[in-house]
Amino acid sequence: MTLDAVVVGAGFAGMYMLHRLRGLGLSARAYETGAGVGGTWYWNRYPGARCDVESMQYSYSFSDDLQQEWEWSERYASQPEILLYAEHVADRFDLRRDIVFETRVTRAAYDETANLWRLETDRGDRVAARHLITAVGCLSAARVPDFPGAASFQGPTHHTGRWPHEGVDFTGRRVAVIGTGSSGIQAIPIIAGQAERVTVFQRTPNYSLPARNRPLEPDHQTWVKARYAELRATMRESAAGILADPNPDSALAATEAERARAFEARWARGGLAFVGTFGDLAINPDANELAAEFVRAKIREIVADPGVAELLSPRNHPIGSKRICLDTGYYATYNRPTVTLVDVRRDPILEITPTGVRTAAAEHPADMIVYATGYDALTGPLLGIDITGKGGLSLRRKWAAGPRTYLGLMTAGFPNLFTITGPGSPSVLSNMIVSIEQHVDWIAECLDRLRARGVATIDADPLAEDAWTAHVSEVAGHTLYPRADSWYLGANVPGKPRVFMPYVGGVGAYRMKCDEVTANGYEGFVLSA
Ligand code: NA7
Repeated sequence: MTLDAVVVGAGFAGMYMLHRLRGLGLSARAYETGAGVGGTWYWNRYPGARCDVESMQYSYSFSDDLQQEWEWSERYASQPEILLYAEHVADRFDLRRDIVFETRVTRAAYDETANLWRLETDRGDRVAARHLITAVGCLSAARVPDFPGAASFQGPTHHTGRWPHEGVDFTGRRVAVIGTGSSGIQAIPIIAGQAERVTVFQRTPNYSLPARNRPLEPDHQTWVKARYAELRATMRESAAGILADPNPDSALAATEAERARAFEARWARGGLAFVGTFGDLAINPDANELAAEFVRAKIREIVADPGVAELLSPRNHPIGSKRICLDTGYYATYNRPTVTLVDVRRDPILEITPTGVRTAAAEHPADMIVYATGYDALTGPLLGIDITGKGGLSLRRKWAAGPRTYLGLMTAGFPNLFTITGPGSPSVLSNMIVSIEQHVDWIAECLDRLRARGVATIDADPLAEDAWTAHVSEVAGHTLYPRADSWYLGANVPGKPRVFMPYVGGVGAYRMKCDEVTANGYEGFVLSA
């Protein structure tokens, strides 16, 4: 069977792509590893999982009926509510009939003679498609570090991104939590509220801002819905795809009192708007340090034990250079007598034993281990599929020194393969749904136009790809991002090439660039009949 397009993944990207492909009258099918839709929100069922973009902004804009009828209950939606929304979208647009669940695409090979992608799945399906569109997510390849003795542990172990559907009861348990990124920071306060003891193993302290989550006021919801068109347009043209009300002024130009007032106001407001307090926080180390120190002072205020407060205070990376976290009661959790923080930089994990975690200084008994240890970000999910392009070129080989793409949309030598929110696009530095919709719309328009022009194949021009890849890295170099060992750079995965993967130029500027490419007849792409 030959389809016009196969979509890999049925999260927010895959679902919308499928919807648009159908709208173009193309035959399409999506393959999804999970048993249901939702992607990230299908897998991340850990306690406290919640989006860090406000619910009324972290939602589709493509259907006004959808955005008018759906009611969010909280300022920041919880994982169960986002999953319900994803399921509602799947039903409303009747998407499931073209999604094959519990099936992973394992191989995709480009057949040059037939100009087709030939796919294989872990269930033995074989299918051919003219276009292959990956919607595999950026943070979907969960990673458990290779600790010696891990397999010997007698109790249950759970990665936050592969959480059991039936939930986990922590009552009376001694729980070891490894990792203090967003997932750990959201889960730890809830686990600590139930468990007998919690030992947190921290490698790098993170900057976390109060979410100040609350029920969504009906008036606010009505206000937003009445202005959705205008607000969505502002989001699309913004830097991060959110309504953050950024202040362009320099932190260094303000007086100490003005700065304190500005930081306090945004801290009190809660959420990611804090990073927009001043215009130079992401680029000027001195300005950044002022914001960083403000957060450290807050940590000292909240955490009773000064030694623990110091351990929780990030010192070695600028604020915002690793993904900023939003929390509800994270720092205060360390005031509980049942919660212990272990600094694994000073006291490294040597091994997992049958009954706990052994560091250089002590044995920490545990009945359960929670791995909040993150992902092989951006490239991991793509390279998890054995993809070969023209001349049998393997994507793993092509990207051995880091991903190379044109606009994060295509990679040269892999014709008719589109990567939604691929490396080289704003993706994880933005509201993912804004970036997803932009890519899906761009791809849909591209397929439609090429069909009308009788173009059978589109591929990235290697020169355009070289220039874009260099540009992505150059723009990142003007910011403080590369100063942290983050997953943006692949630094969390041993052996992964250190390359800054997402595009920091902002979703507004990036969208303009993509639209310009379209207007100029797909400049930088090679088209053939
Ligand atoms: P993150 O942000 O990658 O966090 C993973 C955490 O696990 C982080 O604190 C890591 O420390 C820690 N980690 C990873 N490997 C180890 C080892 N070997 N030893 C000790 N600690 C380790 O993933 P999350 O799931 O929290 O968040 C992912 C994104 O999802 C988030 O940014 C939001 O966008 C939503 P490190 O900082 O690498 O020193």
